[in-house]
Amino acid sequence: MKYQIRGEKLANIPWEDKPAGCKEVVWRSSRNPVVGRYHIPSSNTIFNSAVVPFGGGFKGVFRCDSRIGKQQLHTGTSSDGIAWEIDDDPIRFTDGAYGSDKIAYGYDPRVTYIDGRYYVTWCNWFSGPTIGVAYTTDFIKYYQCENAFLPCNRNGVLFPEKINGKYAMLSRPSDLAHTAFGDIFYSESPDMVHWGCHRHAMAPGGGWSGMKIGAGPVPIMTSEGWLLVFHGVICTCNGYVYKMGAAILSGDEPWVVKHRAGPYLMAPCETYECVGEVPNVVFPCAMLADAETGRAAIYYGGADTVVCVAYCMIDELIDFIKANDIC
Ligand code: BMA
Repeated sequence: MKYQIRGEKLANIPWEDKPAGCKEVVWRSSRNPVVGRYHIPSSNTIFNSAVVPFGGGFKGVFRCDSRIGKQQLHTGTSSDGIAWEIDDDPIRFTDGAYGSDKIAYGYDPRVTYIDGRYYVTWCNWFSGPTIGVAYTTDFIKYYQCENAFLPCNRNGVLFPEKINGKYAMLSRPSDLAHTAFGDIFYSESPDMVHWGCHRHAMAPGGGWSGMKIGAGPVPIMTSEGWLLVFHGVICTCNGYVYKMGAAILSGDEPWVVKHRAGPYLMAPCETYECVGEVPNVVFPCAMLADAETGRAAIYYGGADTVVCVAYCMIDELIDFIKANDIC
């Protein structure tokens, strides 16, 4: 590999070679969508979900919006990262922190492995949306912690290791509705309870990400810095359109953007991204990368309805970001 990934060898992540003639840096799984909207009896839609390697296979925290219309988090299990068994019952969190012991809703989860714990961050109700935090070691019992921030905030994404001795999180302050603005901020914490030293990290970029942006999968540490895949939104006369982009943040000061690709990586264009509960949405929430080969699988929601997978090579992605740098 041209660039190094700080992480595990993950030889068994989902993978398909780039189709002959494909000129994109990110290409879709031929098996999309990998989880359909009616995958479990209670679901209306399943999308924007997070996946991690676990016990030789994979675990996931899935956003399942129920047929009652409630947004909830459910555990999933898979041996290959493509075929998923998802619990029909939502996750029940124990030891709920003040004000967060009743989950009015839970959506857009990310899962971050840090020092023996799998932390789940999600958009949690707390008199408005904010960042819920919980951890599990076995994906059976989940312990809820204090909410990270005051409302309104969404897209809380933890870094997979402490930075300068502190836990570190990206988030996107928002409003109560379909927020028409949004920058990514960086915050740190000594204990996963008290968050501060907030830094501005990234503003909307104009064009396809001109209205708002939000962190996507857990960032991946590479020899160039933190590789961040994010979503960007443009407001059109027909509504919001969500696309996928990428940037590289400084390793020691991740609020400093070193490189940022001007063009998007992926726009909604397949039917399962353009037709559904909310048309024209690709929303990445997880990325698994094999440190040996540089293969990566990105999990994203399609049209707020289904779960999809796309692939890339980390070397190619970093070269793409650098070659199209708008920093
Ligand atoms: C955002 C979140 C996401 C969703 C997106 C598009 O505000 O609610 O869950 O995918 O809108 O509807």
